[in-house]
Amino acid sequence: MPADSIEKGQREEHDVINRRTLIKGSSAFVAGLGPLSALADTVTLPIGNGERPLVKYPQKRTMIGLTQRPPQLETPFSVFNEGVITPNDAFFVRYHLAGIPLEIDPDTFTLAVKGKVDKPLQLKLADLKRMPAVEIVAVNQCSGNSRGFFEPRVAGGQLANGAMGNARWRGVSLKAVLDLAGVQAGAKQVTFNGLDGPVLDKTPDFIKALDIGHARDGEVMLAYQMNGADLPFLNGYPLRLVVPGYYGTYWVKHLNEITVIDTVFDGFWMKTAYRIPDNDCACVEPGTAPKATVPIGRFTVRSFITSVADGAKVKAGEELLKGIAFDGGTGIKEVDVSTDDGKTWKPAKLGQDLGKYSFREWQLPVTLSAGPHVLKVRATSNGGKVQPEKATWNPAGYMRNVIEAVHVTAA
Ligand SMILES: Nc1nc2c(c(=O)[nH]1)N[C@H]1C(S)=C(S)[C@@H](COP(=O)(O)O)O[C@H]1N2
Ligand SMILES: [Mo]
Repeated sequence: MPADSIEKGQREEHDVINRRTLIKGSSAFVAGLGPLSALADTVTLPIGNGERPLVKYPQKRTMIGLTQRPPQLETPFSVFNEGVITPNDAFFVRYHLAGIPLEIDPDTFTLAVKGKVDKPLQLKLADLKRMPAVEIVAVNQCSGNSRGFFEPRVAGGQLANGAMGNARWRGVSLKAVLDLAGVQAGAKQVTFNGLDGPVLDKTPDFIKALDIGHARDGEVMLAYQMNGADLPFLNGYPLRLVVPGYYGTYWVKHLNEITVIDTVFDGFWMKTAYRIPDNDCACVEPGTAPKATVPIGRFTVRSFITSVADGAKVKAGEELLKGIAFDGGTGIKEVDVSTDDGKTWKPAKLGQDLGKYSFREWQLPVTLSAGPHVLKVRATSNGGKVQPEKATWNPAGYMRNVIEAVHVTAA
């Protein structure tokens, strides 16, 4: 299909969505189990067996398809050079269970708050929107972002670096909702469940848990908006948990059930899945199994060059390098750039500070002589953590944060 007719097809799909959205008054609509169109095109990610279909879903621009049932979409990396906020239509999508909701009526949607509380609640979206609103800019990143680069390779979604995004989330604080319900003495954890469910009975429902102190830290929130608009359907419409600094696995989508418990939750997605080696590096000798594990928690510190892609040809002379950095919530202290494969480093200029959970932009003009160059970027967090020179390894392919290299040729 010629490029311009692909464009036209996408515009028409947008129009259909907009019409349906308008008719419904709010933004409930059928997400469907398959893409609106599997475009003829594919893209090849810089990982082994990296060929992927380019797909188009409702409310999304052309994205990199990972699976179809449930839909899993990776953000094309060039999006991260467009700005520090990831647009809603380019935000990655990750689901575990094939039984995702197809239509949600915002007027009847209800969030239940129950368990060890004085006053169980049934909250409508309108109830939540009457409560004081809070906003935070925060990165959502899948634990397995960049898993496709693991050596030796590991099982699981073979992702490049596009399973992350940065958005301004708006909603209510989880603490405020829990206070309204009245948490009882002895509460240990809070569990979170969404409207999606397993299609085969044997697959455990996707339920996550946070310790009660974390749940009441005033930062964890129930978001109904992202970047000034309703959440896109595939990003958890109409309500999702936002756990700043923590991996996406905790950011439960289509959230409709909050339960306060006086035990430590032992469901599959906490007790068996999403666990990391219980040591400082969350790593083990490649190919070995950890002796003890703990639930995954905060992001490691990372940085990327976004202005040039690996393998790019650039003009010899001055080049303005740009990129992003982030960590699990201490904020970025320093970003250094090397144009000689890590032998020497120069500090980059940091961009606007949108808060300690946000992507932080950086830039640095460099001079590239004719010939090949290995560009590297390294972030240091306010917490004193710095990216490692050698990639760490764990069997699930989580938390990659090695200093990335971008190979370019100047001519
Ligand atoms: N209901 C529900 N919420 C979920 C998941 C899921 O499978 N079901 N996956 C989690 C995981 S592992 C990630 S990485 C994030 C991804 O958020 P996104 O799809 O909005 O990018 O959603 C989380 N919330
Ligand atoms: Mo994830």
